[in-house]
Amino acid sequence: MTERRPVGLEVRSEVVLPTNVAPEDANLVADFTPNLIDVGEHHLCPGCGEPIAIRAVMDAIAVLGLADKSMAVFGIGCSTAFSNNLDVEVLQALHGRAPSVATGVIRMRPELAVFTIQGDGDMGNEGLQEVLHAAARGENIVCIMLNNGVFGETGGHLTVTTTIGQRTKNTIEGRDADKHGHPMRIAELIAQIDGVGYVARGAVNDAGNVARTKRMVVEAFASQQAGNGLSFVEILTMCPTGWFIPTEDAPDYLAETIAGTHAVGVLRQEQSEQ
Ligand SMILES: Cc1ncc(C[n+]2csc(CCOP(=O)(O)OP(=O)(O)O)c2C)c(N)n1
Ligand code: SF4
Ligand SMILES: [Mg+2]
Repeated sequence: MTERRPVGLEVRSEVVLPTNVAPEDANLVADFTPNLIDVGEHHLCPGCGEPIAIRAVMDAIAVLGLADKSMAVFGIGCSTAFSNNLDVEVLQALHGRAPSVATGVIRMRPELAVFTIQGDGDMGNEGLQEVLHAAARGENIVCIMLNNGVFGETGGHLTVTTTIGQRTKNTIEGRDADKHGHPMRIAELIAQIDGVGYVARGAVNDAGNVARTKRMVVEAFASQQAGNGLSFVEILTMCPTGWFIPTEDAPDYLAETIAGTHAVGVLRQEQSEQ
């Protein structure tokens, strides 16, 4: 991936914690948590990938110095419960409608770094047309989709991204294309729309993918700040509870099952004219 930033956007490298030296103090969670995340209680399950993905977003905002001009619009899913732990402005949208709410915000306040956070069920099942039309209109927002292949919050049901053979609450024997249809690849769908500035798919199942995903989110916000239209980052996240597997198995399950259909990588990157 090329390093490309809009002119005038300062990268604040000092907020990135060094990982090549041992920490001098005790390893408290708070010591390793970015300033934009409050480490107080939250309601997500142990082993859930969503807080890791959201941390990547907060890190990107901090690295680019966008905290004071950022505005989050959350959809409805497990990640919604984490929005109270973030030190950025947050709006709550109805199911599937976050890109439309974000459209209203960016049109009134075009200088802001407006972004949405939705699950695959919220974005792909409940409101797919919202993000597609926002992309086609070239709305200058960043859309993040946390893809765990299930409606996690409501018990682990099939979504549009559930992979063939994946067990869910209502596909106990595994998704069967003849009975349940084929999975949609949402990032690929959005990448072919004119008016889109940046599209990538990351994952949070291992340290390498987390680091790569952070770079993708930085690129997405940099593209938004350069005015390139809608940026989209899909992030594959673990949901051991909704996948009905032991927590420790979830990272490998993601690699072997979900990522086999939803491949990680950069799908579209428009060059800024600046
Ligand atoms: C109109 C409407 N549809 C569905 C629901 C139930 N509902 C709330 S959150 C949710 C699951 C969202 O799943 P996803 O977006 O994949 O997020 P996850 O929980 O997996 O992170 C559902 C089905 C609802 N409350 N109202
Ligand atoms: S049900 Fe899944 S997505 Fe929801 S908090 Fe638990 S592990 Fe995370
Ligand atoms: Mg989901």
